[in-house]
Amino acid sequence: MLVDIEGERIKSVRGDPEHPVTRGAVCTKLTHYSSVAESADRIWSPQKRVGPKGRGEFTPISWDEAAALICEQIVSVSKEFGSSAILPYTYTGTMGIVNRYAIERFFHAINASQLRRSICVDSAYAGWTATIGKVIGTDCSRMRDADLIVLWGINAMSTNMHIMTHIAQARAKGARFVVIDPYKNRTAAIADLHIKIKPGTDAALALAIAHVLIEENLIDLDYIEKYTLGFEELKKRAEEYSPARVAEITGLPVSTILDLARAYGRARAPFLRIGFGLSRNLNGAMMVRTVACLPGLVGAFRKPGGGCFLASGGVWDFDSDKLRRPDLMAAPTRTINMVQLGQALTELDPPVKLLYVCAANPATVTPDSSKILRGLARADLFTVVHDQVLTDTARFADVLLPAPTFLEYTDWYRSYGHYYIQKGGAAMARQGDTKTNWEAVSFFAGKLGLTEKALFETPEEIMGQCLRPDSPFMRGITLEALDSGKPMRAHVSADGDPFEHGFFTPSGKLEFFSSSLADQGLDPLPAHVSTTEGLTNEAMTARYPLHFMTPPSHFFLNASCGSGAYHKKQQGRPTVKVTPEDAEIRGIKDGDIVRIYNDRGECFTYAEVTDVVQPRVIVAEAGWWASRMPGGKGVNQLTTEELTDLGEGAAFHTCLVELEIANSQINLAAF
Ligand SMILES: Nc1nc2c(c(=O)[nH]1)N[C@H]1C(S)=C(S)[C@@H](COP(=O)(O)OP(=O)(O)OC[C@H]3O[C@@H](n4cnc5c(=O)[nH]c(N)nc54)[C@H](O)[C@@H]3O)O[C@H]1N2
Ligand SMILES: Nc1nc2c(c(=O)[nH]1)N[C@H]1C(S)=C(S)[C@@H](COP(=O)(O)OP(=O)(O)OC[C@H]3O[C@@H](n4cnc5c(=O)[nH]c(N)nc54)[C@H](O)[C@@H]3O)O[C@H]1N2
Ligand SMILES: [Mo]
Repeated sequence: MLVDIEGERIKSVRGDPEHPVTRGAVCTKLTHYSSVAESADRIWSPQKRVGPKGRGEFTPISWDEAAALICEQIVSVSKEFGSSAILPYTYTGTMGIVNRYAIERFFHAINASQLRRSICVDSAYAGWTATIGKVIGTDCSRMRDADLIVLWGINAMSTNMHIMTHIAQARAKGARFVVIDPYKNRTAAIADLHIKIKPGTDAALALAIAHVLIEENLIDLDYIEKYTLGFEELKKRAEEYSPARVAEITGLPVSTILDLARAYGRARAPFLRIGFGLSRNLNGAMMVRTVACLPGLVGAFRKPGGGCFLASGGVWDFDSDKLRRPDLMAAPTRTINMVQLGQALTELDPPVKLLYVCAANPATVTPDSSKILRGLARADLFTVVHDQVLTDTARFADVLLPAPTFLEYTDWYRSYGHYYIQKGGAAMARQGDTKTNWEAVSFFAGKLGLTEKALFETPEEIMGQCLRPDSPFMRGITLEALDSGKPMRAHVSADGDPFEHGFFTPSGKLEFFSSSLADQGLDPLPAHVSTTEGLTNEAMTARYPLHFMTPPSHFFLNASCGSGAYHKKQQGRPTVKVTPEDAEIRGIKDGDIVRIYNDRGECFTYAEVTDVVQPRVIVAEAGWWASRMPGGKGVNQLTTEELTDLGEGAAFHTCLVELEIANSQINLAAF
C-alpha cells in the first residue's frame, strides 16, 4: 500500500502499482482506512473501569498505573490460583508477524494457559493437508490462462478481490466462471453459473463429480498412476455417489451435477479455488479434503492455466519456536481452544481469573457469544483489553490499553493468499499515548521484574531470529533483503505445477486414501457426512427449521472497521436474507425487525426478503458490532462452540435457528 500523510492525518491509502499481486488495487475497506483510524471509538490513553462491567465507563490513567494494576493481578492470581488461571486471547487485529506472534513470549514467561488459535484456517488446513500434504497450491495468477474457473465456498469479490482480475482476464479469453455457494453472494451474482448447493453437502457433490469423471472416462490415468494414491479405493467410494442420489443430498438438479462434472473433466485448464467458507462447518475439513481430490483425477495441476488453491500458509516455515519461545514456560500448562472461550469463562475448572485480550474482539466474533458475555460480566474475572477502539469486548475491560494503527509501527507481513512477504514501515507518527502489542508486553515484563532477554528484544532482532533463509521455500529472504520494503517471493512455482516433484503427504502423492487419517481411526477416504445439527435432522428442525449462515461482510474485516463511519454507511444496516416463501410463512415483510433464535441465544436484525438465498437457508453477513445491532446482540449469539471434524476449528455455518417478526420487541431509539 502507498499511504499519503498530511500533517498528522491520512490523506489517502492506495495500492502500489508496482506490487506484483495488487498491481495498484486495494479493497474499499482499506482505501477508506482513515475512517477507522479517525473513528470516534478510538482509545488514546490507558483507562480504568469506573462503571459496571459492560457499560463502557472508564477514566484515563497512565501506562505506569495500568502496569501496576495488571502486574498486581498477574502476581496475585498466579499465587492464589496458579498461573494457568491467566489466559491470553490474542488474534488477527494485526497481521504483523512480531506483534501477532512474539507477544506469546510474555505469556509463556509467566506460564499462562496457552491458547489454541484455530478459529479461522485450521479446519480447512487439516482437510487440505490430508489430501495434498502442505498448505500450498497453484499460484492464483495462473487463473488468467484457465478455461474453467470454479470458486468453491469463497466470496472473492469481498474477501479476495485480487483474484477477480485474473478471472476477468480469463473470461475475456472465453473462460467459464462457476461459483458454488449456498447463496448468491456478490461473486456468484456475476458468475456464468451459480450452483446454489445446500450448505454442508459439498463433499457429496465432489464425490458425484468423481463418479461421473470415472464413469465417463474423463480422468487422466497417467497422472493418477504417477501422482496419486488410492484410486481404486476412491473409485469404489465414488460409486456410492450417483448423480441421482447426490441430487437429493445437495438439492441440485442431476443435469447441473452432470454439466459441472463434464465441464471439469473436459476443460483444457480447470482452476479450482477453494475458500474457507465451506470449512466453517462441523463436517468442513472433510468437505475441503474431498474437493481437493478432484484436481488429482484430471491432472489439473500439470495443465498450464489449471490447478487448485486453498491458501499459501504452508510456505512460511518461520522458526516458530524462536518467534514464540515456548521454552520460556517453566512448567507444562493447559491449552484452551479459542473457539470455546464461552465455555472457558463459564465452566472451566480451575477457572480463568485473568483474561488478556489483544487484537481480538471475542464478544463479537467468537461463537456462542452469550456465554462469552456472561463470562466477561463475572465480578471475579479481571479483564485487560488492548485495542484501538472501544469494541464490544473492550466495554468489559477492567483495564483498557490503547493500540496504534498499523500505519504507525513497523512490522513484517506475509499473505496466506499469495506468496509474498514484505516489511511495512511506520508511515506516520504515533498518535496518542499508545503502545504496540509487543511494546506493551515488554513493558509489563519489565515492571514484573522479569529479566529474560527474549522479552526485551527489538522487533528487528525477533524477526531476524525467526526467518529461515536456508529453508527451501524462504531461501534468500533475510532481514536485510526485506529492509528495502519491496515484496519478496517465497519459492513456489509462479506459473507452473507446484507439485511437479510430488506432494507433501507421507506417501509423496496426492492421497485419495489417507493413511494418516486411518491411523487416527478416521475414514481414510473422502465421504459426505451429514452433521447432527442440520436440515436433515428432523427432531431438531421441528423446533429450528432454518439453516443460518454468517459469512463476512463486504465493508468490514471481521469486526474490524465496525467503527468506521464510511464502512458502516456503506454496509447499510444489519440484515438477514430470507426467501419470500420463508418470510411469508412467518408474516415477515422486507424491512421488518426480526428475532433470530435458538437454544444458544438470540439476535435482532432487519429482514431482507430476497431470492439470493434458498428455501430454509438464511444469511446474515457478519461483522457488525453487537452493540450496533438492534437489541445490542450479535449474530454469534446463535453459533456453536462445537469443534469441526478435523483441526478443531469453528463451525460458524452449522447452525439451526427459527425466525420471528419482532417489530414491537425492540426500542430502536436505543441503537
Ligand atoms: N459469525 C462469524 N464469525 C466469525 C467469522 C465468520 O465468518 N462468521 N470469521 C472468523 C474469522 S475467519 C476470523 S479470522 C475471526 C477474527 O477475529 P478477530 O481476530 O478477533 O478479528 P476482529 O474482529 O477483526 O478484531 C480484531 C481487533 O483488533 C484490533 N486491532 C487492530 N490492529 C491492532 C493492533 O495493532 N493491536 C491491537 N492490540 N489491536 C489491534 C481491531 O481494532 C479489532 O477490534 O473472526 C471469526 N468470526
Ligand atoms: N470484506 C471482507 N473480506 C475479508 C474478511 C471480512 O470479514 N470481510 N475476512 C478475512 C478473513 S479473516 C478470512 S479467513 C477470509 C475468508 O474468506 P473466504 O475464503 O471467502 O470465506 P468466507 O467468507 O468465510 O466464506 C465464503 C463463502 O462460503 C460460503 N459457504 C458457507 N458454507 C458453505 C458450504 O457448506 N458450502 C459452500 N460451497 N459454501 C459455503 C458462504 O456462503 C460464503 O459465501 O476473508 C478475509 N477477507
Ligand atoms: Mo479469518
